[in-house]
Amino acid sequence: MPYSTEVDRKWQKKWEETKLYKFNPQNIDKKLYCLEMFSYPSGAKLHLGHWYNYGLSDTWARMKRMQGFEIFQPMGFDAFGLPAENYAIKTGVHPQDSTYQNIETMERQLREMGAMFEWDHEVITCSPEYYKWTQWIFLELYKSGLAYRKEAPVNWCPSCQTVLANEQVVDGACERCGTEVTKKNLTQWFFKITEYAQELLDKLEELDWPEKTKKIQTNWIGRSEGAEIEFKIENKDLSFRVFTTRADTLLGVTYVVLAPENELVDKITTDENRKAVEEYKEFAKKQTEIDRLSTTREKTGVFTGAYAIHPITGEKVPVWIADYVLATYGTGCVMAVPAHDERDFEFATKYNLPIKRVIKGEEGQVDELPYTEYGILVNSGEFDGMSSADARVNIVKKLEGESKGELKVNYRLRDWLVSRQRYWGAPIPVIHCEHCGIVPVPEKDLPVLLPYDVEFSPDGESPLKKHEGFMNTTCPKCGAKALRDPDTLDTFVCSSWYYLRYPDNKNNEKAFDTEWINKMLPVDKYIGGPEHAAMHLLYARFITKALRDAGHLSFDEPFKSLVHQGIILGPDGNRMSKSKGNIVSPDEYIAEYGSDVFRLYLAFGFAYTEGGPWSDDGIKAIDRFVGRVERIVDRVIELRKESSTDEIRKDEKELNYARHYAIKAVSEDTEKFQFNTSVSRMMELVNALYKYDQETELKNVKYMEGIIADLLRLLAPFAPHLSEELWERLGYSYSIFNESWPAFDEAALVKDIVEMAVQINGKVRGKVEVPSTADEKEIEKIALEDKKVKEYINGKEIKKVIVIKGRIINIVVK
Ligand code: ANZ
Ligand code: ZN
Repeated sequence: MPYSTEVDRKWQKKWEETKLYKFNPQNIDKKLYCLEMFSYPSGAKLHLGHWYNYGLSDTWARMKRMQGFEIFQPMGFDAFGLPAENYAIKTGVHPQDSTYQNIETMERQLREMGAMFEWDHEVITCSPEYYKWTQWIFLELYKSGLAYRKEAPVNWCPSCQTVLANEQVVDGACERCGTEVTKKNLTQWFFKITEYAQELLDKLEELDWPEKTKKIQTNWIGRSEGAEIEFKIENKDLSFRVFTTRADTLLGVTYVVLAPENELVDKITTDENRKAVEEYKEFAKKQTEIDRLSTTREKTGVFTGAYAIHPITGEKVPVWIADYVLATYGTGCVMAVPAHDERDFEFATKYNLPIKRVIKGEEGQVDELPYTEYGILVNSGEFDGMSSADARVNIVKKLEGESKGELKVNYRLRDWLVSRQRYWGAPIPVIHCEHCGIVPVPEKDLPVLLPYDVEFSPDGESPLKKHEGFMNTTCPKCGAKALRDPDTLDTFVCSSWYYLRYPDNKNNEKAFDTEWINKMLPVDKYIGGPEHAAMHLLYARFITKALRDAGHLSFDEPFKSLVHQGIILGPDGNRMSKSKGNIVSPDEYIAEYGSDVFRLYLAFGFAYTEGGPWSDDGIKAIDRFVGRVERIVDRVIELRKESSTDEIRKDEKELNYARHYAIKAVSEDTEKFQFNTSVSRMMELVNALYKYDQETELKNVKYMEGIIADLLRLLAPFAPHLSEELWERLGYSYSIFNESWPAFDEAALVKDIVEMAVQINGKVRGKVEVPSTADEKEIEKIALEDKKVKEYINGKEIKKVIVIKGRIINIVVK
């Protein structure tokens, strides 16, 4: 039957019945774990982006299968999270109900794609069989000292009385009611990802990841080499440390700045400054970190009334607070050097603080302040004349001797805040006991089930807190009445380990079998959006390392090789979104053309890693291409009945060249996720087959059929249903996916005869055929003897002949 969605269904059924793609653990030595980032079942439907990601990753994996790899390509759902809960608040549909309903729809659509997904290995993060182990991982981290509690600010809407996620804060205001959002301190759980900062940085080098993504992680981790220097508070037994990358400028310090949130502030503020300080602290609470880091925003701050003692000169320097100093970076305290730092300069100028130059540039060079380069020290006493580099070392050495400072490496990376005051997530598996404090839930009592009947409309507390059945329990240690933790885990915790669960998803005893997982991982190819460059991809790396150190894994990195697909935008060039009404649904195209035409079109229409605006202009052309492939197959079946030759003549050689050229290009390009050029090469091969059919009188039908068989092998990963159908039509045995990928023959790529264009005075005037072994002299001779060329030259004087081998012959005449 001609290609259609019926063909899709026929083969999907057969593949399923014969379990064609089932991973065979016996072939573990050839395993290839191809993983696509699983999807979030919120949109109720698979969108074009999913198709683009999954369909073409499957194409790559299918080629690898035909190249002899044993493919493991699982699929699942990242099913906890805010959107389902917000949807519930709006519509009253319980998050569990909407989530499972969406999963059902999306699963059906994913099956219609005809990808090699291992549905037996599906994971759904909101199912108790899965989150039991998410909770177990939390407890493993707790045991290792990598999960801890501390007070931390959360976004707080004073009107809704609720905690807001960052994405619910729009321009500093509550997304729901528009009230200005403030910060509120809550005791929350953190994962100590900072303990792995250096390894997370070092190991990036070994990864086959896009350079841009490695750069993003490097910046996110933000290693900074500097020094910590101690300042004492005048007349008090108090001190603080600053982190600086410019210890060489220490003698230029004219004031110091504490973050408004710093604990010391209340202790040192004088009575007459207290009111201003309190007001400023309130003001700072409302600023986002992004605002505070902005270089263009006007600097503000207030004097505390206290003074610090300069660690070298013993001079008094005023202590200020300002929101340009962040509480969460370094020590939360800064030594200000207005002569050599932009922000300090701006601040000092505004508040009339002294500016003291201690670094000068090259001799004779006039430079204005602030001078932020390195240079030679001046006004720095014993350090005068030293270079910045030497001074840094010597100043820190001197301080070290007096226990007032030392070299220090800082990371911008913060510990990962994992508690959410939300309902739709994995409950945090700890119990709070009046007598015993924090008691982890014993492993045998996992999972801590998320109750269904919960009032989750937001009122400032975790929804679980109001569920007495959930909250009230007994302490596993002393048996007294105790309370559960009312918070749930960030969904990034769920997605930080799902790739470890897939291969062993039915394990009831453990999260996974260590020995087996050590064989199945790392993931060989991970494909997903570039928006995950920092969080998800960093969290997953961290969890892998933490589980390794707890003895559960033996590899260091989860994802050896990573590819980001590009983004398909709406026809208007904007990101597809419901509100813009520019969403393109794959379903209609699939119903009209079949899933293979759609997949081929996605392959052909975009550079995979770049994406671009959607347009369906080319889809008809792809549909015609599919028709051409079908017809050439039908044609060769018909030709089998006609007389034929066994000879390999010029025409067969030409066709063979097209075959090997296509095999080489498709193999190389598909390997690199360059699907668009791969499709072009297959189109060229189809053209060559038509040319042969039309121009060669007595055909070598066997030879032609062999080439068609290779074409179908190349096409199979791109159009799996169609290729399987045509393979069957040719009478070959099931399945084309058990065929091996065609190999190319370099020798066939050396043409005996090559065609070269002839230019006369810059205009192409003809073509000549020359033996591929001919040298320049011979080529020149052939060109000049060509009948057409001769006509053009027409007896004129030949001034020059330039031969560019394999391409062109330039003749200049006068
Ligand atoms: C004195 C100084 C003089 C500085 C100078 C720079 C130039 P990176 O590279 O990002 O690590 N700093 C330290 N802690 C800070 C905080 N919590 N909030 C805001 N700024 C902070 O930057 C380190 C530099 O940023 C430090 O070096 C400190 O200013 C400032 F001519 O110390 B510097
Ligand atoms: Zn107890």
